[in-house]
Amino acid sequence: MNKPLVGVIMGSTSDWETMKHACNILEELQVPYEKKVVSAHRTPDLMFSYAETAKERGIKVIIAGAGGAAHLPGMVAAKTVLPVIGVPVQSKALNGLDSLLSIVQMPGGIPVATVAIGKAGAENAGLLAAQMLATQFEEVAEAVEARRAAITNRVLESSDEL
Ligand code: RP5
Repeated sequence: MNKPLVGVIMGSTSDWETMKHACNILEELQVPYEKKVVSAHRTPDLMFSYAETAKERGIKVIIAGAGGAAHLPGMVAAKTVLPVIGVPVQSKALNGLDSLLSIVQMPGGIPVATVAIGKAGAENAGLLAAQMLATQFEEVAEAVEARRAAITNRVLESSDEL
């Protein structure tokens, strides 16, 4: 498992503050990934070639984050049958509601698995990608299960400390 299995793309370097949380999860779970700025509006040709070639390059899941008029996840989903997880980045103007609606309201037939706005969504995108891979890669399944157990233990211990 050395070649990237997850493609993490974002519309701008300004999305990195959010998208780094997805990458941190993938690193924690030792899932190989690649990261790249791909903009639906500023680099549309790159977006299409990325989406068209991702599967043949061995990518299994794409995480796409964008803010504002967040067309990247949906347009990438339109050009690949790989599962696409969309992360709505919290925008300045409308707090990310614009991003969320742009990503979540896909027409029937072209799904984007949309997570929450911002950091929690990016973290969950990393986890969801890992859980998809866990159906195929036992080592990823073990890492995900160990992380879940650690979360459960932390909550139980924090309750004991009350
Ligand atoms: C979107 O526009 C990006 O995903 C970003 O969230 C937003 C603003 O981009 P910048 O102007 O900060 O580059 O394409």
